[in-house]
Amino acid sequence: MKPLFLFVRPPRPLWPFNGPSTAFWPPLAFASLAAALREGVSDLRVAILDAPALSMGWATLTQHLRSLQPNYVGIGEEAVSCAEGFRIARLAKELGARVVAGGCFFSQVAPQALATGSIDVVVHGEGEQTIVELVQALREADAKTLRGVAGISFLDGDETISTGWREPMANLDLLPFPAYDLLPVEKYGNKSRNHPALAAIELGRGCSHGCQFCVLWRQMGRYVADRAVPCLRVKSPERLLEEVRILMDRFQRRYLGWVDPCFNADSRTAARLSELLLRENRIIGQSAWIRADYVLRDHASGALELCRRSGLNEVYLGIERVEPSQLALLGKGNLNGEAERALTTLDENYPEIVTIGTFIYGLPDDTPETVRSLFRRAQALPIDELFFIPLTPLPGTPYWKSHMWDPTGEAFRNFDFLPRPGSEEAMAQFSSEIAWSYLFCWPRQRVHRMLTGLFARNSRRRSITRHIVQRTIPVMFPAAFHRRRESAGGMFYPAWYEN
Ligand code: B12
Ligand code: SF4
Repeated sequence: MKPLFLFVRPPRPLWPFNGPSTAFWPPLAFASLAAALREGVSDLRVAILDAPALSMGWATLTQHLRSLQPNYVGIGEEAVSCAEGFRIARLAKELGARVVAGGCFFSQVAPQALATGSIDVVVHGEGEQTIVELVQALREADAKTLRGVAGISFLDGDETISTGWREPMANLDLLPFPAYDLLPVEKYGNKSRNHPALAAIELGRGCSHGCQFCVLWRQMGRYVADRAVPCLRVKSPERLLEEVRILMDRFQRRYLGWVDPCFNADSRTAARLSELLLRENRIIGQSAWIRADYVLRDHASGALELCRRSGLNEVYLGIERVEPSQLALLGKGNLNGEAERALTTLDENYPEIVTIGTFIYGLPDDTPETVRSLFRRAQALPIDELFFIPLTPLPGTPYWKSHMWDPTGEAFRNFDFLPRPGSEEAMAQFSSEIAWSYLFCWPRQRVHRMLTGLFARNSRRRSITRHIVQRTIPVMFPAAFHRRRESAGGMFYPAWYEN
């Protein structure tokens, strides 16, 4: 029988703000890598096991793995769930598989991850070309051949060998269509009201900016003498139209979650795609992460209006801070009130687009007063929902320090973007300030926002507001009172986790 390459997303705790039906999006990385392997390596079977989408716990997953006996297992975790990544890696190794890890976490901690002994090769950055060459090289089982594969790290005896970062693909249209057929497609967003029949899709990769705290532009960046440089690439509108057609017609997808770090970085592609969609009368709900300054640009050019007409109805803006000095510290740009102007523009001209803003607290010179002030000033912005995220020292960013490494992965439970009552003193204090403010600070604009959301005529907006309120209160209570949470940080274990 042909050897089997199995991508596995193991069971994990859930982020409390997501309902069970939208906590898990189709793992697009695996679908894309699997498609590349199918196209590039002929005598190989490729499969994806997305345990959370199937509500499959560890006991069943272990049985599956034993019966499938994969030759290669691919994993790619966020920091917060790397403990699960190591657990599945150990299991795979026990069964004799070679374990390949990739994604924005493992890429940045390759020597440490390899030293755990449960991972054979780490792939840095974009994975499609690398995985094809890697599997061919692994078949030869010779370190010399592995040294010829760009974009990986592995152990040769006790020595960590790194072949550096591969040049990102210039033409994303060359990527095969993601292997959606290997996923339990009908499970994604199947009970969701706000993101029904959800698909994950990329307009492009990378970002035009290089914010300090962000790992996304680094993961899809170009490396010049080991320094990352932002590298934005987009697919052609025609290629994207074809992807949407396949998702809608072949896989009956009814909502598109754009996974791009910055969907509106390119000024033309999304608008041109929207024109093509509108020409075919394909109007489909869409969500995207966007930048404030580009909102202003795209409003002026008419591009945003086209996106709205083709179905864009939910946008996430990383506003981060309100004071220019803090924005400058984060390397975010938008120093001239762009965020406020973008939100006003969205509020006045695109009322059906739900706006969700994220803010960062816990910067090196923050104090309890600056954090409280951030909360209050953020409430004055014309925005539908707000999330306050503690500055998280993601590996790859300057905030990460090597002493933070924990080979069990448990220390990374705190990398959950939630208030951190059990963390070091200053951050616990800031988290408590945010939580107190959330529970007890009700300026006029906030009361107005809450009432407008809860009683909105637009049922989607109403439902989003209600869900977020219901899910936020249980997170804020322990943080307000400095109560340490269970071992999964603020995430919670689903009932099926160990089953
Ligand atoms: C969709 C998404 C979600 C969804 C769905 C999550 C899910 N588990 O299903 C939602 C909104 C629910 C969510 C929640 C969370 N997310 Co999230 N999410 C994303 C997002 C936007 C897209 C991921 C994606 O599909 N990318 C597209 C693929 C093609 O790119 P890629 O993953 O980089 O993969 C390529 C390479 O990295 C590499 N590669 C990746 N994996 C592997 C594996 C192997 C074997 C190989 C060889 C290569 C490889 O090859 C791929 C193709 O080139 C990313 C940001 C981003 N744009 O990537 C954040 C991101 C992954 N999330 C992040 C975080 C922190 C979270 C949360 C903890 C908090 C939050 N809400 O933001 C929760 C955790 C949820 C959970 N329990 O798992 C962080 C992780 C940072 C880190 N280093 O740990 C990211 C990077 C965003 C960020 N702000 O930095 N998330
Ligand atoms: S604009 Fe967004 S995606 Fe781009 S580097 Fe900054 S935080 Fe990251």
